[in-house]
Amino acid sequence: MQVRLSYAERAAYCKNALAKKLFFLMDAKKSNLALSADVTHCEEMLALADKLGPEICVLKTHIDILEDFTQAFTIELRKLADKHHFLIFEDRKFADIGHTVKLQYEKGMYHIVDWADIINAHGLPGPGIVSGLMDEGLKKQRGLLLLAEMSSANNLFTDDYAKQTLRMAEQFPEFVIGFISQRKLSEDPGWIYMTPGVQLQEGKDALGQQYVTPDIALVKHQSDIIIVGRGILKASDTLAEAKKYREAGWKAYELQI
Ligand code: 5BU
Repeated sequence: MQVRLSYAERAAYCKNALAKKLFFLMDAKKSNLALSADVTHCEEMLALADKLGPEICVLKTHIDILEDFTQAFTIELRKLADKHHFLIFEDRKFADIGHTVKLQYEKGMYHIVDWADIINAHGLPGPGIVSGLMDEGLKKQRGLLLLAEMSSANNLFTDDYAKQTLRMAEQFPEFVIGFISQRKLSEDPGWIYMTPGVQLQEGKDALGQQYVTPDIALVKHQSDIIIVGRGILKASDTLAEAKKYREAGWKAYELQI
C-alpha cells in the first residue's frame, strides 16, 4: 500500500486558509467523517449538530430542504460549529453563469456566504462560475469544492470531465479547496477530496444512489473525507452509528500514513 502524507502535513500545500484549517481540524479531532444532515426541520438539524458535532469534521447541509428556515437558525448552527469545531458545507451545487451564482451565494433568503464555510459548484458553465463565487467568498475566507464526479448510477461525468475540472481548479488555488469526487484526482497533496455515497455495506437505493464502504473510498480510491447521510440518520442510535463511521474512516486513514 502506498504511504501517504498525513492531513497535518498536507496543510502546508494548501493555498487557501480554510483548507489548511480543515486539515488541522481533522488531525486534531481524529475525524474524516462528514455528516450529511438531510433533515427538513431546523430543530432536528440543530439537535443532530449538537449531538454528533464532536464526531465530525464537516456538517453538510441542503438548506433548501428545510421547511421552517429562518436566519436565526443559521446563527445557531454557526454557534454549534464553533462549539464542536466542525465546518459547515452547503451542498448547493451552483451551476450558472458567474453573475447569477454570485447573487445566489450572497442574496436571496439564505445568504449562504454568511454562514457556510464551504460550498460546491459544477465546472460545466466554465471558469466564470468560480470567479463569481470567489468575488464573494474570498473576502470571508470561504472555500469551494468543484464537482468532478458523482455517486449516482449512469451519471454523465467522464474521466476527461474530471481532468478538465482539475485544470479549472488549478486556475483558482486560492479559493478552490478540492473536489467532490469518488477518488483522488491529482498528485498535488493540497487538494481535499470529499466522497458521498458511503455506507458500511456496499449497495444502492431505489433512486440511483450507489454506496461504497469507507475502506473503498479512503484506501482504494484515496479520498479524504467520507460524506454519510442515511447510513447514520436512519439508525436508531445516530450517535453510536456516527462513532462507527468515524472509527472506520479514521482506521482507513491511519493505515496509510
Ligand atoms: P446519503 O443519505 O448518504 O445517500 O446522502 C448523500 C448526500 O450526499 C446527499 O445529501 C446527496 O445530495 C449528496 N451527494 C451524493 O449523494 N452524491 C453526489 O455525487 C453528490 C452529493 Br455531489
